[in-house]
Amino acid sequence: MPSTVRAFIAFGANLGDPGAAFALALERLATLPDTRVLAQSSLYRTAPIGVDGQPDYINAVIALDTALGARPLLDALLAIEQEGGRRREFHMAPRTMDLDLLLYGEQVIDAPGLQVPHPRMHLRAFTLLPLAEIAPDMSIPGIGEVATLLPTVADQAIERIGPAAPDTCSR
Ligand code: PH2
Ligand code: MG
Ligand code: MG
Repeated sequence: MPSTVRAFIAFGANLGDPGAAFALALERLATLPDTRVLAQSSLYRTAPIGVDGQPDYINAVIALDTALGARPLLDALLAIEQEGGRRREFHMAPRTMDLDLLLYGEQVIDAPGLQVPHPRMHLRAFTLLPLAEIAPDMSIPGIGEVATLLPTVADQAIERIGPAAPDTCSR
């Protein structure tokens, strides 16, 4: 495999069958060119953040090594969302599958439609907790260590619903 970058993807769904959507996402990520899925977190049930009156979300984080550039990887995520039935009805609409690029190596990218680190990931228990599960030593470039950030989101409702991740990955 050509030289690779470690990327972290956030999975979220609060419509349809989130478990099936997660399985589909994992399968599709694993078959991307020059890409290897390293770890998946447990699934977490989380209260919706930033929107009222929606069903709880199921969230998780997936780690992969990939030779894809950040933009091709993002395009692949959007294509997988489409296959997962994603419709963009309105901003923050409930969704069958949301795949967000959280981290792309240590790179900081601010391009149209493509910002890494994800600009809100450090504010959300639903990204930080699953990320800490599979990569406890992780830092967010320009922000700080995930372990240090966790207490700052301790007030957000999140419940691990399993299964336990089989493995972790450290950089
Ligand atoms: N995603 C959002 C907005 N709010 N809340 C939770 N709990 N989980 C999410 O994945 C989520 C959210 C926009 O993508
Ligand atoms: Mg999102
Ligand atoms: Mg998204």
